[in-house]
This record gives sequence, C-alpha cells and structure tokens, in this order.
Amino acid sequence: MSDLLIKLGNCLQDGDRNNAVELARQALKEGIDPEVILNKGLIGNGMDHVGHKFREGEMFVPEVLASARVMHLVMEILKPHLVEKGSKPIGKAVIGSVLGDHHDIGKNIVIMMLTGAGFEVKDLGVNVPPQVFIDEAESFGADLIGMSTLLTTTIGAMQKTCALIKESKLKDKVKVIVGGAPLNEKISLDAGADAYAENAGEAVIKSKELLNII
Ligand code: B1M
Repeated sequence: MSDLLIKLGNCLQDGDRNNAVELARQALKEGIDPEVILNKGLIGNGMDHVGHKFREGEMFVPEVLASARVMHLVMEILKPHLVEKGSKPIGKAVIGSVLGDHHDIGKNIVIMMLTGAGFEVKDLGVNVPPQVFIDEAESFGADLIGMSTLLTTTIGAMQKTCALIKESKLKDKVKVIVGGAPLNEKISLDAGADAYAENAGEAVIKSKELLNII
C-alpha cells in the first residue's frame, strides 16, 4: 500500500480531519483510483482498525464518532469521482439502515457505488421502520429494496422487514438485497432476502443480477 494511503488511514483512526482531507486530495491528484483510496486507505487501513480497537476497548464512542466524521468528509471528496451517473437509470432502489440501526457509512458507500453503476437510489436514512421501506419503495417505483444491518441486535428488524415485504403487494415487484457485518448468505436468504452482499462492490454485481442487467 502506498505511503499516502497508510497516512490517510492513520488520520482516519486519529480523527484528524484536516490532514485526512489534504491527503485524500493529494491521492486523487496523484491519480490513485478513488476505489483504492476508499477500500485500502479509508476502510482497510482506517475503519477496520477503528472497529478492532473499539472491540478491544482501546477506543471509545466519541473517538469512533470522530473517525466516522473524517470518513464522511473524505467520502464527500471522493463522491464525484466514484459517481459518474448515466443519463437513464438502469434500475431504481430505496436503501436504508434498518430500525434500531444508526450506522450509515457502509450504506452510504453502497448507495454511492450503485449510483455510480447507473441506479437511481433514494436514501431512506437510518433507523428505518419496516413499513417505511415498503411505502417508500411503492411511491418511488423501486425495483430493489436494500437494507443495511450493522448490529446483531438489529438482525431481527431486517428479518421482520423481509417478512412484511413478502406479505405486501410488492412481493412480486421488488427484489431485496441486504448487507452488513453480522449477516451472511444463510441468515439473509433464510430471512427471505433475494441476495446478500458482503461489500459495496458485490452489492452492485448482485443488484444487477437480481434485475437481470448484464
Ligand atoms: Co458501532 N458497532 N455501535 N458505531 N461501529 C460496530 C458495528 C461494532 C461491530 C463495533 C465492535 O464492537 N467491534 C459493534 C456491533 C457488535 C454487534 O452487534 N455484533 C457496534 C456497536 C456495539 C455499537 C453501539 C451499540 C455502541 C454503543 O453505543 N455501546 C452503537 C449502536 C448505535 C446504533 O446503531 N443504534 C454504535 C455506535 C457507533 C457510532 C455512532 C459511534 C459509529 C457510527 C457512525 C455512523 O455510521 N455514522 C460506529 C462505528 C463507526 C462502528 C464501526 C467501528 C465501523 C462501522 C463502519 O462504518 N464500517 C463498527 C466496527 C466495524 O464494522 N469494523 C461498529 C466501515 C463500513 C465501510 O463498513 O458498515 O460494514 P460496513 O459496510 C460495508 C459492508 O458491511 C457492506 O458494504 C459496506 C461497504 O463495503 N454493507 C452492505 C453494509 N450495508 C450494506 C447493504 C447492502 C449491501 C452491502 O445492500 C443494501
């Protein structure tokens, strides 16, 4: 990994927003692929370490929040480079973090990547109740509902939302894709989702597969 990306990841871990922004701009100027900046610098050398330190009790909520703010800031800089919107959307999606879940970084990345791939995406935000996914999908005319679940304790909300979708009139109209750290293929498909994606790149591939987009 380049020195620049290691430094960027370290800034994210330290919550150092000024230097992080500077380094991200420099990385883009040097022609480093924005996806590499995201996956290797911000996630691989940044957020993954933050998660580990949080789990081990070496970092606490205020520090993790500072890292999350740096992530948001740098993502704003990367966004125009990751998103090159096509003129006509290849599909429409509504995506949110499930009820009880306030994590939004992964969801936002998935939205960015799907938008970049040509989807029109409505961001439902965080802490989204099951019925809201259905109502918003209906009014937006979505082909796809996406749910992000970061906590073990919110897997139930994902399962409940999937069950409600199956009982709703949208059941044959929309496909459901889910993702987030505590999920896996089995939990997701057992809950009634049509696909599970481990990361944002896979979310794009699987969303296209679900909608038969080659
Ligand atoms: Co929280 N948190 N957090 N947290 N937090 C985790 C998830 C945790 C694993 C940390 C730990 O203990 N090691 C742990 C959950 C344990 C568990 O349940 N198994 C945890 C906890 C416990 C909590 C609180 C309960 C802590 C507390 O208050 N005591 C609390 C809960 C709040 C709530 O939601 N109700 C809490 C709060 C917070 C902060 C507010 C401080 C902050 C969130 C800020 C924000 O999101 N705006 C935060 C953060 C930052 C984390 C960690 C450190 C990082 C999450 C992240 O952004 N990762 C996280 C540890 C970790 O994951 N390493 C942790 C980077 C992001 C790019 O990855 O979100 O996994 P991720 O998204 C990936 C894939 O999962 C996938 O693609 C994304 C991009 O590649 N994906 C999808 C995600 N959604 C998808 C949807 C799809 C497809 C793919 O289709 C639609």
